[in-house]
Amino acid sequence: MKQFFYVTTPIYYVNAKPHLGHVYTTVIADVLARFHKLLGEEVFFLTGTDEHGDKIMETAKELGTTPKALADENSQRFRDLWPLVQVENDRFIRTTEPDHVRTVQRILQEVYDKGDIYFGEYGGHYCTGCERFMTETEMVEGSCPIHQKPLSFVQEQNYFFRMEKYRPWLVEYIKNNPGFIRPERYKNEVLGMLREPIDDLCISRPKKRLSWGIELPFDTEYVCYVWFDALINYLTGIGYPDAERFHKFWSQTQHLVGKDILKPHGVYWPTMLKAMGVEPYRNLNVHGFWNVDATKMSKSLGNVVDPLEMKNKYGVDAFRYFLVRDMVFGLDSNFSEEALIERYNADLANDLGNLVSRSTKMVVKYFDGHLPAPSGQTEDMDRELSELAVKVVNDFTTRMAALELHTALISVWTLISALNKYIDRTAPWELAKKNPERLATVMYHIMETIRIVAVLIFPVMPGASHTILGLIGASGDISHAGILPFGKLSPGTIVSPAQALFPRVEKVGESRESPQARPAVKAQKDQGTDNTVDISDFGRIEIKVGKILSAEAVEKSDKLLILQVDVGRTIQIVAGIGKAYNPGDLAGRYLAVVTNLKPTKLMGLASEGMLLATDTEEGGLTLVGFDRPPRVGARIR
Ligand code: ME8
Repeated sequence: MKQFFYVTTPIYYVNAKPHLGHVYTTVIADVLARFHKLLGEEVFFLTGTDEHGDKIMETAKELGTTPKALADENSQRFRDLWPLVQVENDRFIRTTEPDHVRTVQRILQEVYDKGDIYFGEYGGHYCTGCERFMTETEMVEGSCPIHQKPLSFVQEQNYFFRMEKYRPWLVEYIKNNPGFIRPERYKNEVLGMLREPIDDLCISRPKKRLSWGIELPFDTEYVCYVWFDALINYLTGIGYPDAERFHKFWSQTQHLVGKDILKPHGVYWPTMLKAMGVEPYRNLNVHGFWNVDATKMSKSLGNVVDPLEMKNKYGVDAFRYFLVRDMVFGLDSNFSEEALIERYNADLANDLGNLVSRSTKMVVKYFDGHLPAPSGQTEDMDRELSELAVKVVNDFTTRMAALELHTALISVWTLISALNKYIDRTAPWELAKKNPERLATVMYHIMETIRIVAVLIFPVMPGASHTILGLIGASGDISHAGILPFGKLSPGTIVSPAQALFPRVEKVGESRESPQARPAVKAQKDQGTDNTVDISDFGRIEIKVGKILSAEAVEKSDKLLILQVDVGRTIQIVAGIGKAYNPGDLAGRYLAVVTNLKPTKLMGLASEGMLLATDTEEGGLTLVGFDRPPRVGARIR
């Protein structure tokens, strides 16, 4: 039977541009979406932006703009960011979209008609940062514990949702459904909040104070409170109440949130759903915070980590790997570029990168690039390796499903180190001299284990996964069901030599100029008198059709542009074409790209390919192009 998986991120406020924290949650959602697709499930992945409320209104005022203009600008920033970090969401929702406004108004009217919304007066301490009232017990010396700012006292007539009425039901529900809120510590935190009576939830704002919101269908003097509006996005996103998608996916909802918004998701949302007569979501998955130098990231401290800078410097795969590997889901973690570099060098450059590079080169050297069939000559250590691979596949699967993402990766790395040891112990370079039959078995075991590793890393590092599978001739449809049994690679498959997949990084801020900074055409000038090459030499260079997804200028360089290019997978190219082309004009253009160059770094930025360009009559530069639209990713011969 078909399984369904619906994963959501918080919808982010549009008062500022995206930062590392937003990228973390969204990358985790993407990792889960990819993992469940690998399992063969039908997946729907929703993210978006939260655009109403005091916070947006106030920021717009400070910036001398309108809330709508601010929302348009920042919402677009989030939308543009996701493809750059290989996030493939199915819908990007904005709370200002008409279908969402309709859904919110419909729900408000239903809950009102049912008698669960009433008119009253309330006074309380409001935090604009959290967009909610703080209880006396939550406040710390008159301030919000999260935003550390004094709270303002607000007293006014408003509409209220009878949240307290559903408290006993919610306590029972949480107790009877282990894992409803996970990890455990957050379940306990919510149960703690529910121990005493909770106030009813104030769900309106008078228009005379705040007009930037969705109008209440039963009182045009009021707009809807931003959290009541925002939470409903999870229903709008899949077409509540009538769409088939809603009926397929809702019971399989996995919400991902940071610990800062536990109360709205753990208390407001399930009680709202109960009042609406909709079954609760399946799981609320709560993660901790990335801190910088052990303190909270904040604009005023100037320590906000720019995710694009990290992605540009180290490549999207490595960045995603670090985010998943270096946080225990549920706990806080400390972000530092040094830690990222250390992790990169140890796990990616040394363990994985070297493994793939030395192994593929051996197949090329000893078997002319053709994967050998295992001979009858097997030893215990071959069996041990294949048994470990099977165990790791199972272990990885269980851990991913339980959201133990970092241990899932640790498990894959036990296989990688076991394989590195296997190579050292079997010493193929010695076998090549004396025992070709045994060498065939050993090489087959090595490549087969690499195939399994490459499939397992797909959810976290889709780019590297595709590259490795391509090198070993195993890039058909990848699926979880297709991983095992051990021994799926077909002997005779062509294996290509890998260049360094993850070139070592020396230290923070290091940059190496490389010949690839120059456009290809300049590098090719004057090679000497005899510049003939063998046809097979030419065949080793992989030139493909690429389509530019985005282009940005590199800071402090008038020449370099950083391009994201679709060549069948997304690669990043740093190219010296900034004098000839405006970054704004490049998206959508087709290119000829050399795609199997050793990755390098230019001004500290990872570059994974080289585009082909030539001189113009006027002495400028022009990109090599096509006279009709080519197929993206096609090989140029
Ligand atoms: O709260 N570490 O939006 P928001 C890890 N609009 N994750 C972090 C983080 C950090 N330092 N900082 C932020 C809102 N996040 C509401 C949500 S949902 C119906 C409405 C992530 O822009 C984390 O997921 O303040 C956190 O919960 C979210 O960003 C808050 O985003």
